[in-house]
Amino acid sequence: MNVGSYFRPQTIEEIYELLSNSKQPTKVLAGGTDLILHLHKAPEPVNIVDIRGIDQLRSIEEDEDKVSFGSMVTFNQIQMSKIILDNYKALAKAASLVGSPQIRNQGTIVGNIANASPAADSVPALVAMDAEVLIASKYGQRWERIEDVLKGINNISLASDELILEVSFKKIPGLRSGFAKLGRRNALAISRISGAVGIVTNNNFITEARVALGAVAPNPFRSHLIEQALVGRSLDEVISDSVLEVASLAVAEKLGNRASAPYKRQAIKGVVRQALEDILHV
Ligand SMILES: Cc1cc2nc3c(=O)[nH]c(=O)nc-3n(C[C@@H](O)[C@@H](O)[C@H](O)COP(=O)(O)OP(=O)(O)OC[C@H]3O[C@@H](n4cnc5c(N)ncnc54)[C@H](O)[C@@H]3O)c2cc1C
Repeated sequence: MNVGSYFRPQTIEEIYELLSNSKQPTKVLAGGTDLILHLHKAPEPVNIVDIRGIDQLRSIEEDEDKVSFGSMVTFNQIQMSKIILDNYKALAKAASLVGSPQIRNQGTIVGNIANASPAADSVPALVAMDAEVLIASKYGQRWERIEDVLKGINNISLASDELILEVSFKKIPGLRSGFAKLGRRNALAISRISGAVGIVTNNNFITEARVALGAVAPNPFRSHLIEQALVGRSLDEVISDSVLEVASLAVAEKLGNRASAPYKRQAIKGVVRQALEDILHV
């Protein structure tokens, strides 16, 4: 492994100092499930700032309007959290389907975002909610939508002295949600395609829809095309050929004539159907 110096700060201010003073490539270490693999391939030594000692980054909180959690919150915490289960089941389900129990115990949602894989399972669920990250350095803080900071495969717009402190999304009264993914026949396989769907209804008719897809484009994205196909439908006919055809069209639009397009155009129908079934069968 190509590791330079190793630091284990005890406060957030210490993290800021370590990141801003470093003259060498430096990476934040959270659960390490992606970073350790990266260090094996790193061409030059990478300094490590291990943030696991900072307990204030491990909490999940809610107030009247929003749900927030810190950057050391793991998949396991999210899948078990009453706050998440009460407000947004799609995120809990996405976390529960990641890797293996060991990966879910160690891996964090923020690491999943920062690694910026097209197939990151928690990210479609967060993008569907327009979730934001709090980006911080010794010079200040700013909130940005996750969909806006992801800039391509393994590319996130963070300066070398910045880290993510928190994730937050607004509560949507009456939201019901589901998540589905298709992977290889192996519990440790990452998604070949995934989708998160959230709906709000009034008198059995959908008044608001939020849909985001993963492993279709360089980063998960919100599909307004599928959302428009859902709004106005009654729940009795929501799982219909016409909605699933629109999902297929949304994927075709993104993938063009890529080799995976014929498979994914069909697979997305199963993913959207399963996510909607999650919602209807609760
Ligand atoms: C066997 C295996 C199976 C897996 N299966 C799945 C799966 O099914 N679905 C899936 O989505 N993923 C899967 N993953 C990947 C998943 O574990 C990671 O994406 C994980 O979420 C990364 O979080 P971490 O805490 O381990 O981050 P780390 O590995 O510690 O960090 C990952 C990257 O994020 C950066 N980073 C971490 N925290 C911050 C922060 N606060 N601010 C700024 N940058 C930060 C690090 O510097 C690094 O670049 C799997 C991984 C393995 C090894």
